[in-house]
Order: sequence, then C-alpha cells, then structure tokens
Amino acid sequence: MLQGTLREWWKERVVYQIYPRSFCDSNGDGIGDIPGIISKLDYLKDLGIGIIWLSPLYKSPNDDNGYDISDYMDINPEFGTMDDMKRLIEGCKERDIKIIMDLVINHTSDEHEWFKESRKSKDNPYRDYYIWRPGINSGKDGKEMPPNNWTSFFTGSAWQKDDETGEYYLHLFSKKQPDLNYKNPAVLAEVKKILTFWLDMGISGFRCDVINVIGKTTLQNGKKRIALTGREHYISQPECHEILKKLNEEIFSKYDCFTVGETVMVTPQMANDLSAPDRGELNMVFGFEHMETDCINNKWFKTPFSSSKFMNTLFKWQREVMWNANYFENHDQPRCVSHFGNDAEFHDESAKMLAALLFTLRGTPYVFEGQELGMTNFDYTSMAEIQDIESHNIWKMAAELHFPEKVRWLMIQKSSRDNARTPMQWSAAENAGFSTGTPWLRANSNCAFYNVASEQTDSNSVLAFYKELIALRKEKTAFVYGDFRVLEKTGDIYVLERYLAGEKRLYTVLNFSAKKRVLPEKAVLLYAQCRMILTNYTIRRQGEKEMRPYEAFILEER
Ligand code: ISL
Ligand code: CA
Repeated sequence: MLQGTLREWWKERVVYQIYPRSFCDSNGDGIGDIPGIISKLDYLKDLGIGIIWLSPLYKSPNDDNGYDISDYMDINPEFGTMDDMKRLIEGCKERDIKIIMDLVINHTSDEHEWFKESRKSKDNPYRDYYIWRPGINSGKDGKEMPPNNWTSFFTGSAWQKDDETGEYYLHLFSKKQPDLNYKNPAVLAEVKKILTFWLDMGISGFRCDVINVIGKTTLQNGKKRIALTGREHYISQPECHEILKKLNEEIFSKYDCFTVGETVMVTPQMANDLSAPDRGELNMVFGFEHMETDCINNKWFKTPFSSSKFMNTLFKWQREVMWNANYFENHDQPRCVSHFGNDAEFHDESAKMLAALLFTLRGTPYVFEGQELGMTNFDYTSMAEIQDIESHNIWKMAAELHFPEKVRWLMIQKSSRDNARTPMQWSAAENAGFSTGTPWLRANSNCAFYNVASEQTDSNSVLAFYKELIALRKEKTAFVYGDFRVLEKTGDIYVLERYLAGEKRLYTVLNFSAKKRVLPEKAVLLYAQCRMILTNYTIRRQGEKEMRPYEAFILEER
C-alpha cells in the first residue's frame, strides 16, 4: 500500500514553526522565551495548528542562535527553565497540540563538555567523538595546510586548527560547531539517550537538522566548487541511512512520534530513500529545490523569479515524492511574500495566493511564525543591524572578492536569514508588541499594518485567510489524502486538483503573477459547475474570463 493511503496524525495536522528568540518575550530582556510561547498557546490553538516545531531551546553559547548546542538535556537560561519547558508541554497537551523539537546532531557547540574534553589530548576518551586530523605539509613552501580542501556552509575552510594538540577538527558549519564522528559508536549511544530523554518527557518527534550530512564516507579532497567543496563525500551517504535505520528501529518506532529531516541538496529520489515507509528511516524531509529555482549555484546569486520554474519544481516533488514536507519559508529563508510574491503592490493578494497553494499541495504543511500575517523581509539599511553569522561571513567574503558595497548589500537584503528572524508582529505597539525591552533584532516598521491584533479583527486579513485554509484542510479529507493533479498550466495560470475516491473533488485556480491574465476555458467551466469555497478577491462574476493579479480561488464539486 502506498504511504499516502495510510492515515497518520502527522499527515492531518498543520505544523507551526516557532523560532523562540523572536516569538514572544515575557520578561523584557529583548529575547523571546518559553513563558512567552506559553502565553500565546491560545492564539495558536485558535489559528488551528496541530503541531509546534520548536527551533533549539537547549543550552547554547549562541554562535549560531542555538544551533550550536552545549547541553542537549538542559534549557538555555535565556529561554527559561526545565520547569517552564514542562509547563509548555502540559499547556500544549491541554490544547491537543503536539510538539516536535529541533535535533541538531551533526555537530555540537565547541563549548559542549564532550568537545572540551576532546580537544585536551589525543588520547582523551572523548577524542573520537569528533573528527580530528593532522595538517598536511604541501611541500612547496613547507606551509601547513588543512587535512583536505572542504569548505564550510558558512564559507572558508571546514577545518580549524586547535592549539592544544596541533591538530585540525572538522566543522561543516561555524568553527564553533565541530562535527560529531558517527564512526564512533559511543556518539550514537549518546544521541539515543538524548532522544529518549525528550520523548519520555512528552515530545512527539523531531525536526532533524542537516541530517543527511552526518555520515562522512571518506575525508578525501572534494571536487573544487564555488560552494561546498567536499559535498560528494557526505551528502546522503550509506552511513547516514544506517544511522537513521538504527535510530528508527531502536527509538522512534517505540513511540507515537514522527520525524522530518532537514536534508540539504537532495533530489526527489534521495528524499524517498530517506523517507519512504519501507525504508524505516524518517517520515518526511524538507527539500530545497523549490526554494532555489531563482538561484545560480547558491542563494547569494539570484536570477529573476519565474513562476513556472518554481511550480514545475513543486510539481516534480508532488509527482515523485511519497509524502512531502511543504514549506515556503523558515528561519533560514526570506519571507515568502517577499521572495515569491509581491510585497510592494499586491501584498495581501500574493500572500494569500501562496497560502492557497501551500495548503493545496499534497503533504504536511509547515507555517513559519509570522507567515500567517504576511510578514515581509526586514527593512534594515545597513550591516550594523544584521546579527546572523552567515550574513556576516558572506559580507566579508564578498568584500574580499571586491564586490561593490551596493551589490553586497543587495545580496544580504535578498538572502539574509535575518529576514525571517525579526520579531513576531503581535501589535502596532513599539517593538511590534514582542518585547517591552530592546529586541535582540529590530522589529520591522511595517508592524504598523501587519500584526496579530489588527488582523484578528479584519475578516479580510492574511491571518483570517490562513485560519480558513487550516480549517478547510481539517474538514476536507481530499486535501490531506487526495491525489494531486495539475489540470492546466498556461503562462502564470494554474489549475490544480485534489481527488479522493468518495469525496468531492477540489480545485485550486491561481494567477501566479502581478498582471491580469485570461482564465483558461477549463477553469471557466469548472467555475460554472462548482461551488466557490475560498477566494482572495471578494467578487467574481459567473462567466468572467479575467484573473486579477495573484488571484486565487478554491472550488468544490457540487
Ligand atoms: O541557511 C542556509 C542557506 O542560507 C543553509 O545552508 C543552512 O545552513 C542549512 O540549511 C542548514 O541549516 C540548519 O543547520 C544550520 C543552522 O545554522 C540552520 O539554522 C539550520 O536550519 C547549522 O546547524
Ligand atoms: Ca525574555
């Protein structure tokens, strides 16, 4: 039987991602925290979501905002205490909301006890928890080189020399994020303890950070590339599959939980290999292909956005991947209304059109905090306002390559991860109602229009539209389990169908452009035969042949 026909709670619920630092600050220190999240549980319940994904809350020196963990079984004091965490789990239980935690096990912080021990001496029992190698003497001028030519996700060599022992350790991310060594069975044993600890506390699963890079097959030099030299030695390698199989068999399968992998540079085939039910590994994965259809090589180099490239990529994943994790933004990506829509002229229309598309796709939908308000990219004017380590590294690298400052700033504006990390816009008050103190990252001044308080009282708001879509997905089984078909794609107009035997057919009609377009004959006919159940424009006359900018409507068979 296909996985799609198996009913699972994690297919039926909508996931809401919380980036704790930016969500709600309860004590005025400018940093979002767990009591803040607790105070907004009723808001989330009312929105209709069924699962919360918490970006890391663990103890961390915050070199990469919590993705550098120094203790997996403790809470970062900035966010609260373990008791707060227990109250959060309780509060969610009362509201029938499940929680998944971020699991960052490719690397730890260099301030984790294991690494502190590891770096002390070559015969320390923790030495092999990480990947250490001596440098190489190139022979020419006798200058010592790192063990291989791999580069890090955050630019520069993926190796850092450590004075204590004179050897280098591998870090695919920042130098404060040393990679764990999965060839050492003790590491996996530690990971199992961590998983059990949280599952026993009442967590319902994990979002597994860069999980398809944990197994490094060899440490040979990689083929030279503009970005990520070395990747062929660690992307979705056999060792990664072995580890996931073990974790699934020994831990995940013993609990009523689910896992979503964040998997970089995966093809649909690799996605199935990691998540098809008969593989016994993960339940679904986040691909990146649709997010990067407007990129050359990597996200810092953009080409103009084309709806057909974007949609064809989504359609390919719909066709080929058994169960998708559908998302248009997260804490690493620009805001979708700014990225794929038009936040200047057709803000609400395009934000709603994207939402209609997201909820029509087959798979589990993920909403990132603020997406439901139509939050946009930041309105900063210089690097002085940027916090993200990745942006600062890119800025430096582009300067070394003599990119003019204007070009560099444009790159940052379009692609910086801080676009998604500005404070959640609760109200038009100072700091968007996020904090009574000074927020760690400045709130967008458009919080004057896009915020929870005002959108809650406006039945035409982006927020109201998300609520309707979430409710609709609960009501119409075809939106969850139905087959997905593309009935029409002409120019920027798309007609999509969801069909489940015994249920009424559902159609989504979209104009993915800022221009008026002609409605194809097929859609005119469908319109006459069906009942309109949701639209982002108020009036539409029978027989009307025009689609307005970013118009989207959902039809149901009568
Ligand atoms: O954000 C990216 C592109 O700008 C990705 O390359 C990103 O670094 C990659 O998807 C991995 O992301 C995850 O792991 C990182 C962390 O910084 C990200 O926030 C996290 O989502 C390292 O733990
Ligand atoms: Ca706080």
